[in-house]
Amino acid sequence: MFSFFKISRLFYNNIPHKVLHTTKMAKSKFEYVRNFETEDRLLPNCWIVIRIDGRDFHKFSKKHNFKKPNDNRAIDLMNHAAMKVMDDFKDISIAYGQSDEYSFVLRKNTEIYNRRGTKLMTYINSLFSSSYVFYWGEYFKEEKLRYPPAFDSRAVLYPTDENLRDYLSWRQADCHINNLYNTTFWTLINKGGLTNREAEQKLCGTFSSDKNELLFSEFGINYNNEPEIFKKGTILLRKKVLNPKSQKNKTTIIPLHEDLIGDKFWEKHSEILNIGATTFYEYPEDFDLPYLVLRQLNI
Ligand code: DGT
Ligand code: MG
Ligand code: MG
Repeated sequence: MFSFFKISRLFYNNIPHKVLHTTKMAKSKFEYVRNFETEDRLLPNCWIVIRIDGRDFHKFSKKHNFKKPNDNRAIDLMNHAAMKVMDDFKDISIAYGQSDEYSFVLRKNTEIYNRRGTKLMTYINSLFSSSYVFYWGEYFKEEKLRYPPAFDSRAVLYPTDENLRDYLSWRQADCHINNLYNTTFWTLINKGGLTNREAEQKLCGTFSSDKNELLFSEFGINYNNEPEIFKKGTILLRKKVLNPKSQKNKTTIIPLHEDLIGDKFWEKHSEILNIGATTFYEYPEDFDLPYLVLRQLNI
């Protein structure tokens, strides 16, 4: 004897699901609203840059007692969240971060999500944002997250390699300009005893050379000796790295803090623009591997 359920399942299983589905959909008078959705495929053969930026991080950094002008915990957390994004999206060939922003560059020929702009922006942004919250405690320890941070995101297309290089150079130059300003501003306050207003007035209309000179002559600080991570921001690249423990090579996302404006960087890492195979990156023998790398190597 067949039970009612068995008979109905038999009946259901014998009708192709597509027929059931389309019959149901065709009956809906609401179906037409689908036509309001717009096509958002990004132009082919262009570099896709997705840039995210923290919402009102002026307030967020204050509320969470970020050190001024640079907080290593905040920088490391941004880099970790970005590494998570780059690890999930294999078509990201280079990422660049500074302050509360990160740019992710997807290969010109990527066909991920059919190059749909909204899919890319929302997936990358939400994965970055959730990772930022997920890894918060690893870096900020007892400094508790007081409210959920948010990031905006945009997609920009660059048709030529030169445009892409100029884009990344623009962001790195921005990092340098802001860092020189902030370093001088906070030195005037913390070591020079000036008020915020006085420091602002002193720096008004000054050039880079003036700030370098002021730091050196008044406070004995050589700006060139400031940490590279503050001056250059962070570049993430996918490379093969030797695991010192297992002596095996592993594809790893590595953070670099070097100049990307000059040709040298692009010659050294030619696989970024030429879309070549992952190349080997050799750390100097006495170099302490960054935490982000050790983590990926399970050391
Ligand atoms: P937005 O992006 O229009 O929503 O507004 P904000 O306030 O996020 O402005 P934005 O993105 O131009 O500037 C980033 C802010 O984040 C800026 O006020 C400085 C702060 N910030 C980022 N990194 C650090 C850090 O390491 N230490 C401190 N003290 N502040 C930081
Ligand atoms: Mg912001
Ligand atoms: Mg910003």
